Amino acid sequence: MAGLALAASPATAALVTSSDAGVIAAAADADHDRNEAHLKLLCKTKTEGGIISFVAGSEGKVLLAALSAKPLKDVRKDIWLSPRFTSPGKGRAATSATEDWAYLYDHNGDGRIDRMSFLIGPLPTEPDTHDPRLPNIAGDQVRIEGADMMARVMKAMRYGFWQAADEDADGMPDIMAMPARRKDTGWYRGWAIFDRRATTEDASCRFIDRDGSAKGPCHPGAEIGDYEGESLTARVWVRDPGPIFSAIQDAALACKLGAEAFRR
Ligand SMILES: [Ca+2]
Ligand SMILES: [Ca+2]
Repeated sequence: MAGLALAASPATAALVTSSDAGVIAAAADADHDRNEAHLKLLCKTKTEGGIISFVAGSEGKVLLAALSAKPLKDVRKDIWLSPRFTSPGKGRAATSATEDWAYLYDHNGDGRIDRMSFLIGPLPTEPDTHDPRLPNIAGDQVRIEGADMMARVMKAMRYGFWQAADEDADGMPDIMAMPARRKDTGWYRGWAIFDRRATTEDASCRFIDRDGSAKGPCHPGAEIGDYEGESLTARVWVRDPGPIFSAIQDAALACKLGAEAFRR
C-alpha cells in the first residue's frame, strides 16, 4: 500500500502501533492523486441503505465502494476523486457527483474488507511546505483578501477522510481516525485516532501527526464530539458506526467479489 514507507520509517516506527501505522498508510493512500478516467464499475447491488457500487481503479482491483439512492450513471463522472471548484462568474459546477463513497482495503488478504477511508469532503489542509501567506481559520470562517489568497486557499483544499479499521473481522470498526487540525491556525494536519476497544475514554484517543509521530493524548473538549490535545484538535463522529464492514462485505459477496478482487 502506498504510504507504508512513511509509517514504517525508523524514526516513527517506535512511536506508533501497527494499527496506527495501518491507518496512516490508508490515509496516505486516500490522499494520493488519482484520475476519474480510470474508474470502472465492477458491480452494483441493492441493499437496505441504498445501492452499493463497487468501482475498480487503474489496477483493475476494487478501489472504492459508493452508496447512492439511484444507480450511478457513469462512475467516471459521478465520482470525483479530488475537490473541484468553479471561479465566481464561471457558471455552475456539475452537480452529479456523489460524496458517499469510501476507499476499500483488504489489508491481510483474507478476502474480507478490513480498512476503509470514507470521504468527508474538501478540507483546508496545511501544505507540506508551510505557506505564511495562508490566512488563519477560526471555526469555519476565514477572511480572504484578494484573488491570490483565494487561489492559494483553493489549492490547499484536499479531500479529508475518516478511517476505520476492523482488526478482529467481526464487521465492526475497532480503530477509527478523524482528520485533526492545528489549534493555532485552524488548518488540518494529522489525525485523532480512537481505539473503540479501550476501556477508558482517556486511553481511547491519541493524536498522530501526518509524519507518523505521536502528538500525545486527546481529551474531550468543551462541546460534544470535540477532542483536543497540546497542539491539535479534532471533531469526531461520536455516533456508533455500527457494522459497516459487514454491510459492505455482504454487498461484496452478493457481487461475488473474492479475495483477489481487493487491494491490500
Ligand atoms: Ca481482511
Ligand atoms: Ca471489529
